[in-house]
Amino acid sequence: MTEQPSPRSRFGTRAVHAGVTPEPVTGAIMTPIFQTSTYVQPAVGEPRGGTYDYGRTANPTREALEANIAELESGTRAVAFASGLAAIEAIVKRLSAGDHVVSEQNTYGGTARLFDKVFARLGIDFTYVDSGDTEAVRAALRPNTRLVHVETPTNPMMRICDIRAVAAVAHDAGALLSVDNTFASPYNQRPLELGADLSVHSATKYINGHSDVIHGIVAVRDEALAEELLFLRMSTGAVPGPMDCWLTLRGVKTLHVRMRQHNANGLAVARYLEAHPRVDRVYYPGLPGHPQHELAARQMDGFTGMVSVDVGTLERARSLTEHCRVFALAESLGGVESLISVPALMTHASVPEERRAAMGITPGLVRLSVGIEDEADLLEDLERVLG
Ligand code: P1T
Repeated sequence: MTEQPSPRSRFGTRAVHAGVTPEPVTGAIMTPIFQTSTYVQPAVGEPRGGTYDYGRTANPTREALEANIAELESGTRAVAFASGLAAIEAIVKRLSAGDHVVSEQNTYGGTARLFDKVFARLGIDFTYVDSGDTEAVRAALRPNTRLVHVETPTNPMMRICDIRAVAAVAHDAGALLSVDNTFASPYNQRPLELGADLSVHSATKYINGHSDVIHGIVAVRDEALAEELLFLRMSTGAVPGPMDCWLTLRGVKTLHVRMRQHNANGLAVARYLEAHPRVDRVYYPGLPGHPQHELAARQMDGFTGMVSVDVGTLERARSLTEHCRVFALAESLGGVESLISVPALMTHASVPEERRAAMGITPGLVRLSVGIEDEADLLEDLERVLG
């Protein structure tokens, strides 16, 4: 029998192999979908493996996915949830009434809605800042601040937070730092390596990469934090199904290959749009003109396929998004197919108008999730509509 090599040091090899071992009965190379709600126990209160008593608590397909993502994020553990929002919810549910959170102002609209409309009602206070300004984060901290939550790049303005600096500021105040790493993906950015305590994903996006599941995951280094998240998931019930875990595990095996193409196409589209006279502004951290380009280049290995542009008016935004043929008009991002959307009317419609305006989410802002199609087809699609 040949020894299995364990070449786990490089990202692509880890994406393919981490967490995955041949199934012991047949040697099936693919992790089975353990589509079961419960497990037969050999004796009362003695579940197999010490943990396999019930599907909400333990599932081997889910565990394989979690082990994979933990390695890709340079963590020790990862905990999967039924959606990205369920993952963020669990992070905030560690807190109690009277606690305070400093949050990036330009998060996904659903994250802001969760904080303002659900957690604020339960007695948790939020202060919103531009976390690209480390001093603004420091100034917002209070003695009862227990969490700093940032998104980088932000959705949809592509602002960058200095993870290392903000982690130090949060830790000085006794707070943890969670980073929503959805837009970057672990291929491009690993917040735990930069000092963050939690790296959270809407795995619905780049990690799964095929627009066929709703899924969330949190990676951590600290065992006690992982146990807390597992406890919260078990107690509150936001578990992903085994089939969804299997689809995400299948998707993540090509993360490195997909991200190279997303990064290349994203840059090509950003450059094309930057030079176009009908486009007022381009927001893409890979362009030297992005105000935080140097910071992005320092903490990211690539700049993703997410590009936002301001075309001036809602009318022009509608015309662009409704007439593309390769880019599909839809919410979400990070799948192999290109999508295009108008955040003010779609993903960020639940954010109050003044707050949207303050962040630059104008009615003329268009967000592109550049897929992995051929670059020439993507540019031709935009050229045909923009003229
Ligand atoms: O949709 P869900 O898996 O629950 O993830 C929520 C979420 C969390 N964090 C970020 C940065 C996100 O972008 C999202 C979801 N975003 C979209 C659906 C969107 O089109 O922006």
